[in-house]
Amino acid sequence: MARALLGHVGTIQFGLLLMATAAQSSHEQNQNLMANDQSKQGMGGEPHQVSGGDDPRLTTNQGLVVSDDQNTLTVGPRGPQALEDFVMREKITHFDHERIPERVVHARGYGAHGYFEPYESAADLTKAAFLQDPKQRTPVFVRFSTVAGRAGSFDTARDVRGFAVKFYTSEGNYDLVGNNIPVFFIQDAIKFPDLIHSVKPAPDRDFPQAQSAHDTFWDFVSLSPESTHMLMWIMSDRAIPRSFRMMDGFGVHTFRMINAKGEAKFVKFHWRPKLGALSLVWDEAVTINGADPDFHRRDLWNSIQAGDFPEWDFCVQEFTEEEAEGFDFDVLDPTKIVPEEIVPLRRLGRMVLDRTVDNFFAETEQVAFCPSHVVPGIDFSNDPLLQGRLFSYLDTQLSRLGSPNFHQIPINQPKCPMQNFQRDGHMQMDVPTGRVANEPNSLDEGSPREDPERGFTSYPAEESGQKLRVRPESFADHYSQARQFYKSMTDPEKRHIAGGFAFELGKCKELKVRKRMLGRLQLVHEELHDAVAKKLGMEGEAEKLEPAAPVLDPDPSPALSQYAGFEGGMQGKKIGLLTTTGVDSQLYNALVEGAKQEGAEVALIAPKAGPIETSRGKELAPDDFLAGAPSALFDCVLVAPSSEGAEALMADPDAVNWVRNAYAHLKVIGVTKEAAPLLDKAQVDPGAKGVLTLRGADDIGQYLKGVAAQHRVWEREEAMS
Ligand code: HDD
Repeated sequence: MARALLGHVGTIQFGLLLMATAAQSSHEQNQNLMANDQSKQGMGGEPHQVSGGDDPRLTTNQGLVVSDDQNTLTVGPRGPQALEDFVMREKITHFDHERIPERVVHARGYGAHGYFEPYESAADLTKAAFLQDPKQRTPVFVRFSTVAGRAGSFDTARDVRGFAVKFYTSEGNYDLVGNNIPVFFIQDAIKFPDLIHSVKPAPDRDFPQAQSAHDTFWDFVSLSPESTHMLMWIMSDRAIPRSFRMMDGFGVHTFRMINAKGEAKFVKFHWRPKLGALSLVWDEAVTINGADPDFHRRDLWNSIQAGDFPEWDFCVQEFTEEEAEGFDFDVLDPTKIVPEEIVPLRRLGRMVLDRTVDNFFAETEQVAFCPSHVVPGIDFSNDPLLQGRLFSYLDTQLSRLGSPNFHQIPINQPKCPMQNFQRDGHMQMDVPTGRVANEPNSLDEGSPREDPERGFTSYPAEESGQKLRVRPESFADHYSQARQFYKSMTDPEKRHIAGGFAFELGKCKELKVRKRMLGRLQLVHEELHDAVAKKLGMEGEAEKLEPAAPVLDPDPSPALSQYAGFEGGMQGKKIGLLTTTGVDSQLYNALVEGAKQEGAEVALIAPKAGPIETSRGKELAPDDFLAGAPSALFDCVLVAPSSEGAEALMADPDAVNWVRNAYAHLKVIGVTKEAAPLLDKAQVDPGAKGVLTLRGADDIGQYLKGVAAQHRVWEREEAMS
């Protein structure tokens, strides 16, 4: 009895203490909410209040104040639990239903808010209101994603990246749901479930996760010659971007833009990142998947939080239907690009991402993009893949978000007037008033009416023909643009493509599939086929395949290469500084200052997690510690310990690997003279390209110049291969 009583008293005291803590935290939450509200010009509708204004008390979902949130209701302190404990049941029931089905594709993603502003009026091209006035900013929400992996998979998988933008325009929401690759695997949406089933984990064994390197995927794509062009892109560096901030985006399909006179042009949409389109090298990507599976989302979050806002140019390629007829490919075929040498880009405006989300689930997970969300001045083409997508996205939101009222979730709400007679359904949040819910009506003069002048009208394209299930003959050339892509690459990019194919096909155990795929590569380019066949040890084993249409030999398109036109620069780069207590404070300051001026960032890596001191006794808190931060996480590295620190690093295998891997990953490496022996231990030639020995702070400028000169030291790779 005495024991039970003691326990009971203890519980009460503990309960009070925690109530105070809960009160405190819910008060802070309250204040945060109010602060957020002010910054929330962007959010549609009022964010739901998760607290009671100035009243900090914890309540149930019905507003009943909770007296004890730590203990369930029991019969006696050590007795059975009472079924009547509605506080506990409500809490657990809600928790049990916290998860919703993840997206069937693009499940892993990360979003941010921002704005779009035109450079000048595009009235000649489109009447879309958000493209008329350079002074008018339109709020946007962007979600980047991988395609194949589950929501809990890793960021640097070899995969296409989704690049979906929701413009909250004054005429309704416009969703541009694109990718970071301008072509797609298939030409007709009816093949999408097969494509996705082939790339997802095999249904019997449920692996591999977030990978295309397996039999079912390569079996499917090798049997679908239309995938060949896309395969070139996805085996290239494009599929392992360095950062979301350093990715191109593409609308993929040909769309239409229509101006106020009703004149239409075909367009292709492009996003061009201010930082350039840069990628990781494959082994870096593999290491990062283990060291920091959140590499891309962390990078986006950190850069926005630091005020270093990611930015893209929004561009179009515009051409008439007549011009399109003169191209030697069909612009309705989503496996084709329009080379920029034929139709150059026109810059329409810029997009800046300047606000991270307040709540991942409420915003990033619940955002619902649909290519069918268009505004007056933008319309579709007959691309059969696009037409299928126009059905699929609305449909998927119904199962994912569970209700046709998903447009009422704050992140999906338009920021312009929205009114119609659609009613009821699961989770209806609005309270429509009045007795009339039909149109036309004469009972409520104030109810919404159509507007033939300002309302959306479809472009009146002339259509006729028989109902058929056929693929147009003009879609039959699957190799010419794949060949053009390969020919347009720099040597390192070509090597990476061959490496990508060899890696993936090496994981594909079915010999007949490998042979079939080698046959396809032979039709793309002999050199590529030979390089892949050699790596696989399968020279002379390609299946002989006949192309369905003659393969052309287009000139290279330099715009397709990421590195041919790369002008260098430090912006957005991350320098890993491996150092110890006693670091030369002058050198440290010069590095931090120099990097800042160039828009780069320094991450301080110390042997242990605790603080270190500079030569002048200033305490520095490391961003990470050696064993937890492999050099793969940085664009370039500098090793600058004190003399004693250098000796300790020499004896530390993590430090030796840090340098060795930085070399293998083609990074510019700087070492101070104290750290120079570490190069030897890591078997790095101090005279190799991109390896600099610094005499002191004065050499920092030269080091940064070396880093800025090129994204990675490609020559080193050539020497190593
Ligand atoms: Fe899709 C999601 C992009 C073809 C069906 N798709 C989804 C997302 C992006 C794309 C970026 C994630 C949006 C987000 O962040 O919420 N999809 C593309 C592109 C395609 C494409 C660029 C080809 C040009 N997709 C495609 C086809 C179909 C779908 C052909 C079906 C016929 N896609 C979907 C989907 C998803 C989706 C099942 C899953 C989650 C969602 O829609 O909201 O409906």
